[in-house]
Amino acid sequence: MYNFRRAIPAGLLTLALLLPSLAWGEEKIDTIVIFVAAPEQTAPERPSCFPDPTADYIPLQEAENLAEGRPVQAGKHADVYVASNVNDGSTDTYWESDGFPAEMVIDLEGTHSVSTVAVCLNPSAIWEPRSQEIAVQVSLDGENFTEVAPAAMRDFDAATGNRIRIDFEAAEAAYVKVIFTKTTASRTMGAQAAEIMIFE
Ligand SMILES: [Ca+2]
Repeated sequence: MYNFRRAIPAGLLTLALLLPSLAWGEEKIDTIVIFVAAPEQTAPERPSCFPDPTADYIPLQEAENLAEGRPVQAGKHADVYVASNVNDGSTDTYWESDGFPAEMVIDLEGTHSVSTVAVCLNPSAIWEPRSQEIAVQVSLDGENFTEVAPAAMRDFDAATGNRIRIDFEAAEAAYVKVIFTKTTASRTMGAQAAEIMIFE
């Protein structure tokens, strides 16, 4: 039978003999500390070795967004997603209509020549890709509207910034009406727009 009582002291003795040799075999390595100056930055920055995700975004004009902060008028909204979210300058907030059709009228507070309407969702990829059917009309008096872009399915995809732009022949407008008639999104029963932007 195996004698554990003898084996254990023998094992301890072997370990005791080995420990000094292990300690003697260790190589002393000096600790090296390199101080690197922190870059001067006040906001998160993307290292140049990472691709810029906005490079593939649908480009928008650098010009003034004529819609931002203007009075808006729309039908019933869903939950807390009020109409004024549509032009508060942030894609973190959005307007959602309570069903279709949904009309959003933006008062430009004066007559402007307009040729582009952009509709943006939050650019985050958690927003499912979808198509929304959208048309654009313009008016000088807020009552009589003329169509400048017919209803068409417009594709929203996070890869291109979750935004679309509708370009049309320049028209004089004091009011712009954006009409939503359909969506392919599965998690909403209405139109969604984080920002509607209008450019000359
Ligand atoms: Ca917004």
